[in-house]
Amino acid sequence: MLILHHAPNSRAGRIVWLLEELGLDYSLNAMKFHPSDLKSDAHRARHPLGRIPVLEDGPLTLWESGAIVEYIIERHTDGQLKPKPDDSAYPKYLQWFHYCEGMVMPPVNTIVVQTVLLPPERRNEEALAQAQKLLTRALAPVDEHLATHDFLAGDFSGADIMLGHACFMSNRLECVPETYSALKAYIARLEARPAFNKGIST
Ligand SMILES: N[C@@H](CCC(=O)N[C@@H](CS)C(=O)NCC(=O)O)C(=O)O
Repeated sequence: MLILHHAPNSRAGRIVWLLEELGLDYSLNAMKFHPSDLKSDAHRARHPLGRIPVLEDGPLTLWESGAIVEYIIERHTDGQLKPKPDDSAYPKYLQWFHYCEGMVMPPVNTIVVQTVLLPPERRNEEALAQAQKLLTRALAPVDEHLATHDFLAGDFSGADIMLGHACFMSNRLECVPETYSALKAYIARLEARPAFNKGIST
């Protein structure tokens, strides 16, 4: 049985979303998004930085949301939600999948730190404005791509779970301008998926 270590309003929602899309059995270790749970000895034994998501599969403990998505697809399905290496969609699957943590999430992290996590007296307006500008710029090629595609790489795939979730978070942080209409419509398409809703509401 797969065990997902989870806290609400986090990247762990990506894994719930994936597991629900695939109809796989799993159990949830529901933690609070708070140091009392995430930085506990028990959780640091699973993840050295005390972060989520973490997946347990028998004796295996795995962290990094992208690695977990790939692992579940490859080991627990026959490659569903991922184009095969000889499929024309495969290179762009890789590109958008990795664009998520590589380019979009770093400014998202800064914005969350500067607006939610830090106490008001420690927040830095300049760092916040710079991250907002960077995020909006990083989302421009995604909007451009989606103007002519329903999903990021062929059919709905793991790339949509990774980057789509990051786009949803960016929208919630009010960093998707109204002019990015293809991206707004894409986020609405994702929000209409029952598995997505389970992912973000768990
Ligand atoms: N690149 C990692 C990022 C993991 C990460 O930073 N997760 C956040 C939640 S979205 C976390 O655990 N934050 C708690 C903390 O920073 O203490 C991944 O994709 O899994």
